[in-house]
Amino acid sequence: MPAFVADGAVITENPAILAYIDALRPEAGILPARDTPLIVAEIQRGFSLCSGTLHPIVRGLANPVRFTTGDVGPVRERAQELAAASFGYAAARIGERGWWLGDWSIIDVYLVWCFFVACHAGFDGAAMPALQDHQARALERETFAAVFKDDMARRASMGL
Ligand SMILES: N[C@@H](CCC(=O)N[C@@H](CS)C(=O)NCC(=O)O)C(=O)O
Repeated sequence: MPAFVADGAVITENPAILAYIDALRPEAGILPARDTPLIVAEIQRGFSLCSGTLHPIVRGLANPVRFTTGDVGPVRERAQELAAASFGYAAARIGERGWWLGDWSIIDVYLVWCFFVACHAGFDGAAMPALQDHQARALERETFAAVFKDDMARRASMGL
């Protein structure tokens, strides 16, 4: 999860799905044009942080049973420590740049999602005011707010 069916193929992994959607509809502007080597790296950097680091930490907080056959307490505890370090890293960059790439992009959506679910699973968001502000600014965007509201309703219907 997630998985996206396109052209008869099943695409998994968020960075692959989002890169596919961007290539399909570049005019939507979910990512900027990759016109310098640096922007290519910065996009990949944001995707890797969210997909490879933050998302698994969020799972450790919200669904620790996936990581152990034993007591979930130590998994949650370690996930809290890792969340403090990795969200702290993201918060420092957001504090400097406002959005992950300087301008709004789909990477901000993924980062807000990770932060929101982590906080919902017991991470202390108040310790990261830059990410709280990031989420608040994202919610000022009409399209994002509508999708976020739908996602909240879906999560509630699943008892999450
Ligand atoms: N690196 C993955 C992370 C996705 C992920 O962790 N998804 C969760 C659900 S939100 C999941 O399926 N975890 C596997 C599991 O709990 O068995 C991506 O980019 O798509």
